[in-house]
Amino acid sequence: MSDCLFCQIVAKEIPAEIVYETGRTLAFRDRNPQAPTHVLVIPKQHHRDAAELAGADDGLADDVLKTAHAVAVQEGVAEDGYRVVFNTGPGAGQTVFHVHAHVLGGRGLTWPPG
Ligand code: D5M
Repeated sequence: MSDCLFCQIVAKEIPAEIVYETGRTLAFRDRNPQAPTHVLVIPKQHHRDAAELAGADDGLADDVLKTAHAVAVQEGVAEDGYRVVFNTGPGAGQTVFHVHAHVLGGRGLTWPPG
Protein backbone atom coordinates (compact mmCIF):
# COMPACT_ATOMS: atom_id res chain seq x y z
CA MET A 1 0.00 0.00 0.00
CA SER A 2 1.25 3.49 -0.86
CA ASP A 3 1.96 5.79 2.07
CA CYS A 4 0.25 8.63 0.17
CA LEU A 5 -3.32 9.14 1.43
CA PHE A 6 -4.69 10.31 -1.91
CA CYS A 7 -2.94 7.49 -3.82
CA GLN A 8 -4.79 5.17 -1.43
CA ILE A 9 -8.08 6.85 -2.39
CA VAL A 10 -7.21 6.41 -6.10
CA ALA A 11 -6.48 2.72 -5.42
CA LYS A 12 -9.84 2.47 -3.53
CA GLU A 13 -7.90 1.23 -0.50
CA ILE A 14 -9.60 3.84 1.69
CA PRO A 15 -13.11 5.22 1.15
CA ALA A 16 -14.00 8.61 -0.23
CA GLU A 17 -17.20 10.13 -1.57
CA ILE A 18 -16.26 10.23 -5.24
CA VAL A 19 -18.33 12.69 -7.27
CA TYR A 20 -16.54 12.65 -10.65
CA GLU A 21 -13.91 10.53 -12.36
CA THR A 22 -12.05 10.54 -15.66
CA GLY A 23 -9.26 8.34 -16.94
CA ARG A 24 -6.62 10.56 -15.37
CA THR A 25 -8.42 12.49 -12.60
CA LEU A 26 -10.57 11.85 -9.56
CA ALA A 27 -12.84 14.22 -7.59
CA PHE A 28 -14.11 13.52 -4.08
CA ARG A 29 -15.68 15.51 -1.24
CA ASP A 30 -13.34 17.12 1.28
CA ARG A 31 -13.82 15.49 4.67
CA ASN A 32 -13.62 18.90 6.35
CA PRO A 33 -15.77 21.06 4.07
CA GLN A 34 -15.29 24.83 4.13
CA ALA A 35 -18.26 25.60 1.87
CA PRO A 36 -21.51 23.86 0.85
CA THR A 37 -19.58 22.51 -2.15
CA HIS A 38 -16.01 21.54 -1.29
CA VAL A 39 -14.55 18.94 -3.61
CA LEU A 40 -10.93 17.93 -4.11
CA VAL A 41 -9.74 17.22 -7.65
CA ILE A 42 -6.56 15.20 -8.06
CA PRO A 43 -4.59 13.63 -10.86
CA LYS A 44 -4.51 9.87 -10.36
CA GLN A 45 -0.79 9.97 -11.02
CA HIS A 46 1.17 11.12 -7.98
CA HIS A 47 2.64 14.61 -8.08
CA ARG A 48 3.65 16.33 -4.89
CA ASP A 49 2.21 19.77 -5.54
CA ALA A 50 1.04 22.22 -8.19
CA ALA A 51 4.60 23.22 -8.99
CA GLU A 52 5.50 19.63 -9.83
CA LEU A 53 2.25 19.18 -11.77
CA ALA A 54 3.02 22.30 -13.80
CA GLY A 55 6.28 20.67 -14.84
CA ALA A 56 4.54 17.52 -16.08
CA ASP A 57 4.52 18.24 -19.78
CA ASP A 58 1.66 15.90 -20.67
CA GLY A 59 -1.50 17.98 -20.33
CA LEU A 60 -2.31 16.60 -16.90
CA ALA A 61 -2.64 20.05 -15.31
CA ASP A 62 -5.14 20.89 -18.04
CA ASP A 63 -7.10 17.72 -17.21
CA VAL A 64 -7.25 18.68 -13.53
CA LEU A 65 -8.56 22.15 -14.39
CA LYS A 66 -11.16 20.73 -16.80
CA THR A 67 -12.32 18.28 -14.14
CA ALA A 68 -12.56 21.12 -11.60
CA HIS A 69 -14.86 23.02 -13.93
CA ALA A 70 -16.93 19.90 -14.69
CA VAL A 71 -17.38 19.36 -10.95
CA ALA A 72 -18.53 22.97 -10.49
CA VAL A 73 -21.11 22.50 -13.25
CA GLN A 74 -22.26 19.16 -11.83
CA GLU A 75 -22.55 20.64 -8.32
CA GLY A 76 -24.60 23.56 -9.65
CA VAL A 77 -22.17 26.27 -8.48
CA ALA A 78 -20.68 27.33 -11.81
CA GLU A 79 -23.29 30.01 -12.52
CA ASP A 80 -22.93 31.88 -9.22
CA GLY A 81 -19.16 31.55 -9.12
CA TYR A 82 -16.73 29.18 -7.52
CA ARG A 83 -13.10 29.11 -6.47
CA VAL A 84 -10.30 26.72 -7.44
CA VAL A 85 -7.40 26.73 -4.96
CA PHE A 86 -4.08 24.89 -4.98
CA ASN A 87 -2.37 25.29 -1.61
CA THR A 88 1.23 24.81 -2.68
CA GLY A 89 3.78 24.12 0.02
CA PRO A 90 3.52 24.10 3.81
CA GLY A 91 3.70 27.91 3.98
CA ALA A 92 0.47 28.09 1.97
CA GLY A 93 -1.27 25.51 4.13
CA GLN A 94 -0.70 22.37 2.06
CA THR A 95 -1.03 19.37 4.37
CA VAL A 96 -1.49 16.49 1.90
CA PHE A 97 1.40 16.19 -0.53
CA HIS A 98 -0.47 14.76 -3.50
CA VAL A 99 -1.48 17.76 -5.56
CA HIS A 100 -5.17 18.65 -5.23
CA ALA A 101 -7.40 21.47 -6.38
CA HIS A 102 -9.99 22.59 -3.86
CA VAL A 103 -13.25 23.44 -5.66
CA LEU A 104 -15.30 25.68 -3.38
CA GLY A 105 -18.73 27.14 -3.98
CA GLY A 106 -22.29 27.44 -2.82
CA ARG A 107 -21.75 30.50 -0.63
CA GLY A 108 -20.28 33.97 -0.95
CA LEU A 109 -16.48 33.74 -1.01
CA THR A 110 -14.55 36.66 0.42
CA TRP A 111 -11.28 38.08 -0.87
CA PRO A 112 -8.46 38.04 0.12
CA PRO A 113 -8.45 34.54 1.61
CA GLY A 114 -6.79 34.20 5.01
O1 D5M B 1 -5.85 20.25 1.93
C1 D5M B 1 -5.97 18.91 2.30
C2 D5M B 1 -7.43 18.63 2.40
O2 D5M B 1 -7.64 17.24 2.35
C3 D5M B 1 -8.09 19.13 3.69
O3 D5M B 1 -9.10 20.09 3.35
C4 D5M B 1 -8.73 17.89 4.30
C5 D5M B 1 -8.76 16.94 3.14
N1 D5M B 1 -8.66 15.52 3.46
C6 D5M B 1 -7.68 14.92 4.16
N2 D5M B 1 -7.89 13.60 4.22
C7 D5M B 1 -9.03 13.36 3.51
C8 D5M B 1 -9.77 12.19 3.18
N3 D5M B 1 -9.40 10.96 3.59
N4 D5M B 1 -10.90 12.34 2.45
C9 D5M B 1 -11.31 13.57 2.04
N5 D5M B 1 -10.63 14.70 2.30
C10 D5M B 1 -9.53 14.59 3.03
P1 D5M B 1 -4.49 21.05 1.96
O4 D5M B 1 -4.62 22.03 0.83
O5 D5M B 1 -3.35 20.07 1.76
O6 D5M B 1 -4.44 21.71 3.31
